[in-house]
Amino acid sequence: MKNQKLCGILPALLTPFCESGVNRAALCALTNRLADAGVHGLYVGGSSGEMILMTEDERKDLLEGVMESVGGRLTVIAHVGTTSTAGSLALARHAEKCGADAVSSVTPLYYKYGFREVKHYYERLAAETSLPVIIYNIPALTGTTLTTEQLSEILSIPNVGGMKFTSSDFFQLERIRAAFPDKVFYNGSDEMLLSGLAAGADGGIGSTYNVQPKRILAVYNAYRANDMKTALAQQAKANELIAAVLKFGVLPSCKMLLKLRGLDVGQCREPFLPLDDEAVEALKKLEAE
Ligand code: MN9
Repeated sequence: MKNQKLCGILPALLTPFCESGVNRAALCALTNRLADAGVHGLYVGGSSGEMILMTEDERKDLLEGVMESVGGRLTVIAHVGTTSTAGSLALARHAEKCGADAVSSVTPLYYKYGFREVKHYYERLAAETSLPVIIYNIPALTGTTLTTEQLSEILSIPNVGGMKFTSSDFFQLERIRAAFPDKVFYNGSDEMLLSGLAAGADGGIGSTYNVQPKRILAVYNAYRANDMKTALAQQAKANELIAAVLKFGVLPSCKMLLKLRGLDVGQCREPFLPLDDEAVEALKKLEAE
């Protein structure tokens, strides 16, 4: 049986920073704002959360802050991938202790690992926790492109509950979806949410959901209600914002958009740089949703 609690629209939560680390007050404000907008859950500490720019202690602090402010209102998926298996396992144990609903991880980072190593990594993660493990497949960033057969092999590991699929190979998504009707699949490219849903995704996880949750929910709800005209129109509206943030840098732009809409979550960490004036002026012209 599919885990319904994991389905739906989950912002890939941006991490609010202050001088000393995670800005707990801004984190609470952001999670409240998203909960009020009606999202189903949060994906914490992933690429959009700048996980690669945080220490493991900060990542634990972030998840603890999220659990505290969410207080059971939303599903929480904790991204626990690090550059080492030991580090990922430690974060997975921590996530389970904190009460997260699932853990997730990108494929092992940096070195060009072989499939044997990638599969073993997920076996270790699945054995370490009783929570469902969600594979995060994002070949454009990890450089690891897995075939349909390889992804199916990983999805066959007991305890692997599904996959976040950030790729435009919707043929692959449809084939895997059909082969694993009881697992949960998420579309990962916000600009193609509707295409992912059409290929069988149970929901989506994305960075721009932080700044346009209602618009994204409108795409999802219209699709589920079989109202394709509205779904297409809402996706087209969402894509106006997504095209602008892709032009200036997704994460710095999303943080700036939150600031322009009254919620200061700080800057992205370096090597990201603050946006220049031209970018800020262009973002100001976007319609607030
Ligand atoms: O998978 C996100 N991808 C990255 C999730 O963070 C690399 C997406 O939400 C994109 O940021 C978004 C814009 O291309 O679709």
